[in-house]
Amino acid sequence: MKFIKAAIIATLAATSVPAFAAVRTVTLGVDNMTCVTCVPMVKKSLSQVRGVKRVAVSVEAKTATVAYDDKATNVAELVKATTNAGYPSRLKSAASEQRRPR
Ligand SMILES: [Cu+2]
Repeated sequence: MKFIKAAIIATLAATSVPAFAAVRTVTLGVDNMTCVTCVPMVKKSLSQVRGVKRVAVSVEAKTATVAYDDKATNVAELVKATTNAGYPSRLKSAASEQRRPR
């Protein structure tokens, strides 16, 4: 019985998600940003995505840098959010990854 118990615990440990979330920072290339009033529009669309922590938008670089919890959302969702707001985007670079201490 001891062996079976150990096997169950091992299975649970292997299938459960990690006890910490990773915050990822990505830069999206954003289309259709032509003036400064586009910035809050893009920023708002990204901020409304669940799990998004920070958004920085540059109209000059035509980019949006987004920090998000990778357990709550993903790049596809971010791209969808700006695209739905009228600003199609794509992943430009994945800058860094930070893990919160347990
Ligand atoms: Cu504009």
